[in-house]
This record gives sequence, structure tokens and C-alpha cells, in this order.
Amino acid sequence: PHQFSRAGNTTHTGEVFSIPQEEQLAYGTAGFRFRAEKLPFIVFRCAYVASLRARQLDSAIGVMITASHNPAADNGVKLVDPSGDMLSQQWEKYATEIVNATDEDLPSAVRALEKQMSQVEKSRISSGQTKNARVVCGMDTRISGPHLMSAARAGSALFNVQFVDVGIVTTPMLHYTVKSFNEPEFAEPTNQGYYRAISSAFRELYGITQEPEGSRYQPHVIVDCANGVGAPRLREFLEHIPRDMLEIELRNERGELNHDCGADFVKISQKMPTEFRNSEEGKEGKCVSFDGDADRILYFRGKGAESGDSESVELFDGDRIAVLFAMYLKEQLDEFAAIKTNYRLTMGIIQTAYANGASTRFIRDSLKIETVIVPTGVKHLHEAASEFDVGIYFEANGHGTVVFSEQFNSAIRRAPSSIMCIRRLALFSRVINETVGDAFADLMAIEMCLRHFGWSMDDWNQKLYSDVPNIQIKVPVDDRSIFKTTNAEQTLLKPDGIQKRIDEDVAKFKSSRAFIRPSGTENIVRIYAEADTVENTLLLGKSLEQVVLSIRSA
Ligand code: G16
Repeated sequence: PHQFSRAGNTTHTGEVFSIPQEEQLAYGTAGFRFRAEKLPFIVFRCAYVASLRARQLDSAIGVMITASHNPAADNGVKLVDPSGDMLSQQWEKYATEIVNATDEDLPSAVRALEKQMSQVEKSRISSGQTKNARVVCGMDTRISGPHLMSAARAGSALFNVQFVDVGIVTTPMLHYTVKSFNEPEFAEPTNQGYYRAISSAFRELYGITQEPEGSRYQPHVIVDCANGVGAPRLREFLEHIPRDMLEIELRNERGELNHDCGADFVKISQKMPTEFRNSEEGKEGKCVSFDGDADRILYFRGKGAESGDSESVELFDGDRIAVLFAMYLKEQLDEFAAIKTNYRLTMGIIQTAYANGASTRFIRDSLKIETVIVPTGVKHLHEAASEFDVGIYFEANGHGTVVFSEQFNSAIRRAPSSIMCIRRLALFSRVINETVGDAFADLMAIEMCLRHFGWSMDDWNQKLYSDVPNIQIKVPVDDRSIFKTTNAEQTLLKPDGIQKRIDEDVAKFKSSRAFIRPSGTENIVRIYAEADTVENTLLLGKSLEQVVLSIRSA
């Protein structure tokens, strides 16, 4: 067996870690994600699938080697389509088939896949009209990354497709670069091209943003980099942002990845990340947390000395960011509608079941904006957001962005650019990374919205809604595949009888809501609960934990 076969899978430490032929591997919430030892043959085969898709479409396709928020010992791989979006779900299925084939069956699985393509696509592949086909591969800072990069290179070589190694980048940078390869007018397909495109839009937007009288906005932010790729790349990006516009301080740059820090840690524990705990600024200031590959962002601050709790944080999560964007964009769109009545641009906000109930009520009742709830996973949110001219999507965990339709772009292009709301909309859409949630781009956009409204953290907190108490619990399980959900993951169909027990527990508390779902990225089941008080939320969460534990031990 060769180095990247199931039987001969060679790890980054040089050992052979073979994977049983019958073991089934699933393309999860965000690609294949396991302990790094399993990954080499998976990356090899995924890169082959990417190269086939690249030749089919004569385009650049992305391969990102990352396990994002997972611990340092894990790794993963996800594929990126030509527009910079997540891989199409049809191709997720193909990738799953190829990855799960036995070593013996691989050649026939490959032939079966090639056969499924249309005649036109096949003739393009066989006649070699594939000069734009390339596999663009990036990785995060994990120690297993370089070996997996070599597996990806070998996988794309099978089909003789050009391989571009972009090195250590954030996931959103890779998405942006793939789009830039395919749409050269969008940006130059390099790290510098990405930095320049976003920072120049930011500087221009800054230039036309007036702080209102009495503004309490503070242009100073402290960033928890999760000890990940966000740190080195943000330092480079900030060379393009003048310090008198925005002053950014970096922490957690070089320790163990995602350990005691990072957006996932802060969201789930609702605690200060390491390096913030004993700092005065952390307590009162404006703090931000990225995850391991910088595609998530959360704001937070310490609860302050008077709370007597030096560890807990007040979170400004994905929901609050989505609402901030919505308020800014709605203001511009309303002005736009008043001038150009022949364009009716629609706007919607996409959330998942993890969205704080108070945020959803605020969006519907106070902002009067449509909300849609979809299953976890950026691919679902992105797709639903694309139904609107301005589609804002955010998971509560801080993963989100805004997507703009063709109709939006042409309306903006045709309108006179001297009108302020048009300029704001045009520039905001360029600060944002539309391809996927992006911690850097979101940070820039959030700061511009806060500056526009003249808001301090207190204002951002108090002028919208108060979060209802909520808790998330992770329960490790052997086999998460026994948990089957429906209703945007808010109801469990399997194991039998479990949903009834959840409903009974929920009914014991006031204003409560809860659900249990299997993670698509870790070997755990996630519990989410809300109730009227912090105490009741904890009680509800704990009783649901017992429900899962009783199934686990049954
Ligand atoms: C990935 C996905 C997110 C998802 C998260 C957790 O984030 O991109 O959409 O919310 O996993 O998913 P699950 O609850 O299924 O484990 P990341 O930042 O880890 O790539």
C-alpha cells in the first residue's frame, strides 16, 4: 500500500496508522474532522475529488486543512467551490463515497464518479481544456498541517491538476483567494490582495463615517487570537489599518491552540480566556475572541469588579453582531428605498436553534425583519441567506457574514454614488467577506457600525435586548450517529422516546426551550437550554445531561 492509502496511511510523525476498510467516515458540519492521524489518506482523496471538480468546471477549487475550534491534536479538511462558498452538497456526497471506498475499490469508485459527469464536462476533461483548473490549498497552524499539505499535493497530482500551496492562512482567506482566482476583477489571489481589498474598503468607509454628537465609541480592541493562525495573519493585515483609526492589541498568540482561549471556549464556558483574566482592560474594555482558523468572532468583556466574579464574561455573540449589522443595513436600505422606489431590496436574518430567543424576538418584533432558522453549519445558513438581496447570517457561536444579491449589486451600481446611503452600502459590502464568516472582516465591519451609531459596549448591550439565560453542555459519546434530529435540529427522532423526556423536562421551567443534537465536528452531543433564570437554566441543562448519560450507559 502507498503512503496515503487506508492500509498504509502514514501520519505526520512517520508512523503507519491504518484505518479499517469498513470504517465509515462522514463529511460533517464542516468537512472531515478527526484526530490528525486519520487524516492523510482522507486529505489525499479529497484533493483528488477537488482536482476532478476543478477540471470539470475549469476553475480553482479550494482545499482547507484545518480543524478550526477543535483541540490541537485534531485536524480536518474541507473543500471550497469556485465562488468561494462551501462545496456543493452533491459533491459532498461524492467526496464521502471516494473517502469511504476500500483501497481495492478506489479505482472503480473513481471511474463511477467520472462517469456521473455530463458529456460536456467529460469532453472538457478529456480534451484538456482545463487551463484554469487548479487546487488551491491552505492550512492552519497545526503541527500535522505540512504533512497533510503534501498529501493534498499528491492527491491533486493524480489528475495532473496545478497545485497552489498558499501556506498558513485563515479559512476565510482561503475562501477569498479561491474566488479571486476565479474572478480576477474581485481581488488579487494572494494574501496581500486580500488585505488590500478589505482594508482599502475599510479606510474609505471610515472616511465617510461621522460619529454622532455625544458619541461614546472607543476605537480600541483587545483580541484573543486562540493561539491560532489569526495571530500572524492579523498582524500582517493590521499593517494596512492606521492606528489612529483603530487600535488593536493581540493576546494568546503562541500558546497551545484553542486551549483555555478562543471563541468556542469563551462562548461555551462564558469565561475569560487565559491572558485576560488578571487584566484590568479585559474587565472593562472591548475584547474580541477568534477561533483557531479565524472564521468566528465574538465580543466580550469581564463582568467587572462589582460583580465579585473575575472570571465570567458578558458575551456579545453572533446574534448581537447580526442585529448590529441589521440595524446599520436597514437604516441605509430605508434611506435608499425613500429615494429609489423602483428597487425593492429584501433583507433577512438567518439563525440556528442556538440563537438566543430574545434576539429572535427583537429581530421580528422590534426591527420587523424576517428571520429564518436552519440547521447548524455555515452551508445551510449561507444558502438560506442567498434568498435575500441582503442576507445576514450568524450562528450564535460567532460564525457569520452578510451576502448581497446580484439585484443589490446592480441597484447600487446604477444609483448615484454621491448619495451617502449608497456609498455606505457599497463600501460595507466590500469590507465584508461574502464568501464565508471572517473574523477580520467582521471585526472591521462591527467597529464601523459601532462608530456610526456612536456606541460604547454598554450602548450595544442595553439598546437592543437582554439575552435570556442560556447554557450549552457538551457530553462525550461513543457513537453520536444514534442521535437523529428533525425540525432544524430542534427535535430528536432517535433514540426512541428521548424527545418525550426532553419535553417533560422543559415543561418544568418557565419561558424555557431546549434541544439536544449530535455535533458534526466532535465526538459529543450538544445540549442547549434556556429558561427564565440562570439557576433554572442550569437545572434544566443538568437534567438534560442526565437524559443523555442514561442513554449512553443503556
Ligand atoms: C464549524 C461549522 C459551524 C458550526 C461548528 C460547530 O465551525 O463551520 O457552522 O457551528 O462547526 O458544529 P457542530 O455543532 O456540528 O460541532 P468551525 O469554526 O469549527 O469550523
